Amino acid sequence: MNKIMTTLAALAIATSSVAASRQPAIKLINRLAQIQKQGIMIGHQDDPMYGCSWSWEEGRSDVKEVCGDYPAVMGFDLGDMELGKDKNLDGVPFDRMRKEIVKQHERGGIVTLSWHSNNPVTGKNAWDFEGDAVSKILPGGKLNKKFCSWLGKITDFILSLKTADGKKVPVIFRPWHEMSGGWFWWGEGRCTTEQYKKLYRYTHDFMMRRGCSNIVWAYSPNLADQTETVEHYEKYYPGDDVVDLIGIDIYQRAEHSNAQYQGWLRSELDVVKKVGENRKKLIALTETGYNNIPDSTWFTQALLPVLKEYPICYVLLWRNAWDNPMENYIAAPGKPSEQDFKEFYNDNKTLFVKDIK
Ligand code: BMA
Repeated sequence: MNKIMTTLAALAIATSSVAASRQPAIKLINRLAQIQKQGIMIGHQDDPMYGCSWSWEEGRSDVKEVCGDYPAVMGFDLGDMELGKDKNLDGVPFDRMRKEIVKQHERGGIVTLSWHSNNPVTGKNAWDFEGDAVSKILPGGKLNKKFCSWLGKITDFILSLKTADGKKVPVIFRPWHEMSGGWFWWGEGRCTTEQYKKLYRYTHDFMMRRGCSNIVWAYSPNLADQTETVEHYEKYYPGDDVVDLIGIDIYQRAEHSNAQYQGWLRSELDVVKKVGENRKKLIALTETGYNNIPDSTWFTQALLPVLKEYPICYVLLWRNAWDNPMENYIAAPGKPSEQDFKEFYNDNKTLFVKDIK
């Protein structure tokens, strides 16, 4: 048993006092710790909703059509739910999302949720950082009531995730992600670190008070400008009592070499691993990918060698948008990386649904 596993065993014991109120979440945390010993789960955002060349057809999945199995982890985004819309910012109907989340759970897979929330001050999207929004939605701020109604909608959805026999479906929830970049209204330079931590904790406390016993809470900053340090990584960390899993979001772009990308992965994952051991938290690569995968052997040559060096429980590759090839991040039938992804699938360290059932 390596050090991180020992600390995870301790984590299961440490959280046992709250087990009654968090039973579905604790079960998932323990399962993730077990799976982590076996290998790395491969995840894909919006996997059953659309792919590189199709959209909304039920039963389809680019990953399954390439390698014969569903990704072990599926990611979905709640953005626009707060406005009461019936589809998210990428056109995914929330009813369909609920259905696919339950299906993924029932086939033995795992689900993670992000939330590209609109800016509550300007009414524009998550990338609009004007308006000093965080200070206005916290208690005492003039938009606190509006924000509570937004949180209420997210809470209701998460509470509605149930199997046919009424059991709550556990999910890894990753609110207020990529805060160390300045592109979202909750990110670096858009609020103070103290306000950020309050926002995270307020979200946590609100949802837990309303009975979200099925949430595994995740903290996921983005790539640092310089070599990552523990101090920088933890700058916005809201506290051990409100976080179960820590991770990092890192992307490769056309202007970056594989070596550069691998250097970033190692710099970040070294720190994530260290913090995970110190704080007894699960660790993951919470988002990654290479736009439209210009290197046809990227999965086995760039990503896999680094993944194998770290005891992470999952990696989430971003979506295969049918309407934008620059937003394609995983293999699909007929794409140049198809063969390489099959090899990636066949590696005994990568886990798909059949491997974790
Ligand atoms: C971003 C991009 C956007 C998308 C958003 C939410 O990273 O993929 O196109 O709208 O995620 O899925």
